[in-house]
Amino acid sequence: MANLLIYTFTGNTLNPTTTAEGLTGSAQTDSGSLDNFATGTGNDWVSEPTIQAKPPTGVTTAALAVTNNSYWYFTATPNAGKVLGLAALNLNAGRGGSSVPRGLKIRSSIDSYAGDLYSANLATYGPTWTAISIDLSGVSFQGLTAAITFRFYVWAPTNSNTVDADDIILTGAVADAVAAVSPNFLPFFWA
Ligand SMILES: [Ca+2]
Repeated sequence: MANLLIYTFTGNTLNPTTTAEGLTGSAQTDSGSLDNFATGTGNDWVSEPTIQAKPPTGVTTAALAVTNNSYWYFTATPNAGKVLGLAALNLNAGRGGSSVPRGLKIRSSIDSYAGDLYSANLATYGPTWTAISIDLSGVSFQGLTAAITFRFYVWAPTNSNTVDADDIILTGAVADAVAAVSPNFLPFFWA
């Protein structure tokens, strides 16, 4: 498997650090509802800068994060004539400080953001990351010829608390799409 997209936030950019041939990756992007969303330093992570995401006021649980659109997202889009098969989504996540609970829930556009790929209160804060690896080898993540989006929902006790993330890596493979043969052509073969 190859690294399709890597985000390390080096230089404080939210754009991909590395993008494989055959696809494009969006920036890590605020839903528009977060209280603040930016790269930052000062939370004791060795790999700073990292993402620092602040949920809106009152978003203190996973359920409230969903109903209040408290998330950031990124999109992977295969180029024309290409097909994506995904393998995994890996990242480091943690609380920006000691206060709890702060959590992260990850969903995808494959099921219209209905099911959790990951959901937990984060047990660690700087400098100790929680390593997350999501298996995307299932059939619903193969043969993608259209964009797929991943959402990262966050919650925290107050909107001065951040949920931090770094080294977001999407792995898989890019192949050439094979043109489908229409059944209408079969009579020519058999004529
Ligand atoms: Ca980093």
